[in-house]
Amino acid sequence: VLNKNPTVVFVLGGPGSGKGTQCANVVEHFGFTHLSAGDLLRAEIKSGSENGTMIQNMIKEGKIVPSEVTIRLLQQAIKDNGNDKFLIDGFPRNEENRAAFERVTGIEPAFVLYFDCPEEEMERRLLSRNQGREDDNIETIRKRFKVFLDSSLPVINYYDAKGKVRKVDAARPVEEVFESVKAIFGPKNE
Ligand code: UP5
Ligand code: MG
Repeated sequence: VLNKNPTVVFVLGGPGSGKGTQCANVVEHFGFTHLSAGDLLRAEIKSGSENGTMIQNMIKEGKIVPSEVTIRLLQQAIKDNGNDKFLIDGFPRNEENRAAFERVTGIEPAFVLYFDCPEEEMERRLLSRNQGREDDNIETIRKRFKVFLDSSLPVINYYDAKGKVRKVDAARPVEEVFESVKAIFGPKNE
């Protein structure tokens, strides 16, 4: 199997910090495959799967979908893809996600790319995104921020204690943020 031991980078940061935007740039420059856990869950809703309604309700409330659902989607996507390097965007979002992914897949991330951005800037971006996401309304956005602080930041702290976090100031313009991202992935890989 070609991608039995793929290189994985977790891309984390609050809602609207720019994870998806920067992942697209990394794909283009460094040849990674981008797997957004949120995109996979939204596709699962659209596909009419039996979990669809449950996933939709959780996303509307800003809650974290059970690990087994998200991990199954991520594992399938890795398996379906011939690449050996993946950006996993927006996952793991809590300690249980993190431990379950490691246990089930045996994969440890090479590092964690963390987009650090103040809430007021993230809120501005989400409210002006206009892509019809059911969670881009002020009530859900506030819930997403709280879940990020309570559940997702501890995951970033866990990896930080292992020296694995590469933190980027994500409040700057897209191009400036990408300059920092490029320096992390390294010119040799471009
Ligand atoms: N933008 C981007 N960068 C900018 C910059 N530097 N300056 C100015 N504007 C910038 O960007 C957001 C908006 O800002 C865009 O309009 C962009 O043009 C602009 P984007 O790149 O989309 O940010 P991103 O961090 O990807 O924001 P997103 O809303 O996708 O983050 P979330 O973490 O909230 O969303 P995700 O899709 O990961 O998850 C959604 C929900 O799914 C979760 O709340 C949860 O309910 C569920 N979920 C799980 O349960 N489990 C999972 O593992 C994953 C998701
Ligand atoms: Mg995103």
